[in-house]
Amino acid sequence: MSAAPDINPDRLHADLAELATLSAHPAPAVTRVLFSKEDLAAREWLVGKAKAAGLDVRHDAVGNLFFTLNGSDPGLPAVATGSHTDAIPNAGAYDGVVGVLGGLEALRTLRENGVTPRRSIELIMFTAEEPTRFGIGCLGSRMLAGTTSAEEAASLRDADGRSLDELRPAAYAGDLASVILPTGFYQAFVELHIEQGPMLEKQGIDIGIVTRIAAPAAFRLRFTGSGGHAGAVLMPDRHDAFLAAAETALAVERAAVDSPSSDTVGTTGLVEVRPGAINSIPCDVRMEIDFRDTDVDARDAAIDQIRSEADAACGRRGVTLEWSCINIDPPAICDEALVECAEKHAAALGCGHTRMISRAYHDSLFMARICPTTMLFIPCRNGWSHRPDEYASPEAIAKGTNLLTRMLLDLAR
Ligand code: HGY
Ligand code: MN
Ligand code: MN
Repeated sequence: MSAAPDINPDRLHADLAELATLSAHPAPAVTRVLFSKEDLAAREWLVGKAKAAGLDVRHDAVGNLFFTLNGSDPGLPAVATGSHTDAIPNAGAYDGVVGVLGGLEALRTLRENGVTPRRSIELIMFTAEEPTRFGIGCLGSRMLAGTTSAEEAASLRDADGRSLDELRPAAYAGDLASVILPTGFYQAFVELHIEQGPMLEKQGIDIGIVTRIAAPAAFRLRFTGSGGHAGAVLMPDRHDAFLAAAETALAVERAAVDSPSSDTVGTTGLVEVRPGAINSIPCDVRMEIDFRDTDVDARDAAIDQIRSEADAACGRRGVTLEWSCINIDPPAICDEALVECAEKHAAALGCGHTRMISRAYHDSLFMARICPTTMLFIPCRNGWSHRPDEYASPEAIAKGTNLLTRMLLDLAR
């Protein structure tokens, strides 16, 4: 089997640097929220790059973008790769982007070297991997997998009450029910991504091959108290919504720390306190909880614990609680044959590699529901991610992209 040609690391590095400038916040931060002007500029930039590389370009009604290197037998299910270019506020330049631009560089390299695979190879840029706009992550891949229906997607609203239909560009107009992919549409899916954890760098390993993706869950809570004047209402007479929320946030931490599973993580990342005045007792507090584990039973037992502690805190304080589930997903098990394929090519490239789990979720979590899937992780500095100093070296990115290129070509034979 002839090896795939090596990618052009300088060109890839230049693309990463260029895309990082399309941000709502100044460098080194990257902020690119779904359908913001920065996100639309990034989409346009990417389509231009893909067209210049001679790839076919299409999109679906939720804004997933597809870039295709046509195979000699286009009737066969294609092999796919991809990730996301949206970024939460004040994030970094590598989360998701390494997988999209690495995939672009892989297809561009194959095409300019005259390599025509038997199966087509598709690069997917998934819409809204981050939950920032609509509160739910992986909206584009959820819809491709049929996990989120067209009706559920149409009912989503952002913080300003705007719907998907109001926000998506006119060019994406179309029936959201057309997004779901038929079974067997793809032969395999491989996602290149930074680890977003410290293990690979600490152990000096080039490549992590993902065997399992942790099961994410997210909840929206609303605490309602009676509010009142900060000076006039004595302590025994208060029903302070923020303190009930604060006890619940501590219960989230306690449930994760006390869990029998070391992979249980819980985060209260969003709290809005109303009326938000120094001399007014909080009467309306909205909070969002992110809770994950590779062990679903441990996760769900911990969530039950949090719920009962939140109810108890509200009972003690005379505060009411509205608890709604944003998402609660099973973990993804990656495909053993794909994992072995990655190990084979990593070894052939002389890359140190190890099997590992992903604690972050990714579009692969949902692609694994519709085709054999695995992920390739590369080290990132100190494991930092979702922060402006997120960083992966050009050497690490090149190794991951060369491995991806070889895997895709092998799978597309
Ligand atoms: O939150 C996550 O795991 C992903 O980075 N959106
Ligand atoms: Mn992310
Ligand atoms: Mn990501």
